Amino acid sequence: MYKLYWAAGTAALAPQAVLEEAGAPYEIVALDLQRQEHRRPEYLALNPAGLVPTLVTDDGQVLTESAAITVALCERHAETRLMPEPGDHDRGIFFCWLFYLTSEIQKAYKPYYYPQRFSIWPADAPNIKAQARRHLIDRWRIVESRLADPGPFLLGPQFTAADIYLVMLATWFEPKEELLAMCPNIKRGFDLAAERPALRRTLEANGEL
Ligand SMILES: N[C@@H](CCC(=O)N[C@@H](CS)C(=O)NCC(=O)O)C(=O)O
Repeated sequence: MYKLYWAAGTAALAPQAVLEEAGAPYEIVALDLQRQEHRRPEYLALNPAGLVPTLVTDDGQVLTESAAITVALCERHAETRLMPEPGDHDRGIFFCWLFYLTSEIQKAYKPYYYPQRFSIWPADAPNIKAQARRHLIDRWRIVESRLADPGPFLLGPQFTAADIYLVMLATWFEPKEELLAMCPNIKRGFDLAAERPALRRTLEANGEL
């Protein structure tokens, strides 16, 4: 059985959704980030960066990095068809969008949620947050354009784990309704994705619905 080190509303959501889509048995190990449980030695032994999530597979492999875990799970559960198979024409495009989401959008949330890490002056925090929000909107607009044609998903009609990642990152926007109102194509994809029972269960488990 998989073990997913998890906290609600974090980057654990995408791997959790893939596990749900696959119907794979998994145990949640809930971490309290307020109490710094992700910085305890026993967790750092698994994930030296002290970040959530971590997945321990049934054969004892320790996987970190949400996007990497997502891909590994798609590969282990190929029957879910959440990722184009090797040789599939769309596979490269799938990676383009997954990597864009993790390296451009996920990363851009850091100064928004942790502004104190980006200046030694506490008074800078509101400006850092405001600028991070502007930058996030700019990065999201690229996704919005992609979904305009043909949509409704990043690979057109084919729903993939990249869309799961998109949904996870959209829930981080404060408030997410504002992002969805600004970006009707993202809203269309988000709403359709959220109709999938597995993703719906995952969003509910994360307090997002
Ligand atoms: N690149 C990592 C980032 C994970 C990450 O930043 N997780 C957040 C929760 S969404 C976290 O652990 N934050 C605690 C911290 O930064 O101290 C991944 O994708 O797994």
